[in-house]
Amino acid sequence: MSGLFVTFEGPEGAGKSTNLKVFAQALADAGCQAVVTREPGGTPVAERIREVLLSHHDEPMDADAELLLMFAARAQHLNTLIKPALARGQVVISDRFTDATYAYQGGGRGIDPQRIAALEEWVQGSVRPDLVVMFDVPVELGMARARARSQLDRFEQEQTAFFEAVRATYLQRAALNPQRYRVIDASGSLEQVRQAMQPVIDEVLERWRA
Ligand code: T5A
Repeated sequence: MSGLFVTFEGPEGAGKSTNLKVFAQALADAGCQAVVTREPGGTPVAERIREVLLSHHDEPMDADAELLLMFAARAQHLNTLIKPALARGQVVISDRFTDATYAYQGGGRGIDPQRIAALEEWVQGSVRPDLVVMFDVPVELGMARARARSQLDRFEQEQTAFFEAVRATYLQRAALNPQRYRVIDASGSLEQVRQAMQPVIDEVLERWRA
């Protein structure tokens, strides 16, 4: 695959979606038209699975069912949209990918990471993000932003301990693999975060041109 696969990750309300627009626009201004997508979702079928995952239900969703639905959506997204775009040599930026599964289903729900790794291997084969941009924010600040923005979805209604585990898992993964992860402090103003993203924007452009 000749393209570049970049993912945006972080706990709730870290500002991924907001900053992704700025990031993609900066790439476009430099002549690099990235494919911007998200998980769960990104294609019509995967977006239907997203609706099931994010909405509230009368019965609690089983943790294994949740995990498998994440990977069902991912299989559709990867094979229909991400791989073809990478094969065309494009930069693909996904708002969340498998790191979110390790953080939410692994850290948050307590599923054994080896089971997640087995699904990762099955669904993705050798495909992994080239670069993971992690927006880090204290849980309370992120949740305050999410609450101020809109009604809370099924995940956003979890308790603080769940989100602390999500954040800790992200930070552990980033610390274990510093070549692949770029951690951005997302607790400041949008302008401060914009400035912190600039070296990553430069890096993506450099790697895309190489
Ligand atoms: N999930 C996903 C799993 O459990 N497993 C998986 O494998 C995957 C792929 C997706 C949910 O699915 C879960 C994780 C999620 O809970 P989603 O709606 O896509 O649902 O949720 P998020 O990805 O968390 O999106 P959010 O919109 O909640 O968070 P963002 O994108 O980080 O935040 P954003 O940009 O929308 O910003 C939130 C608000 O804060 C403001 C923004 O203007 C906005 O109002 N804001 C700031 N305000 C001040 N200063 C800043 N620096 C700000 N940055 C943002």
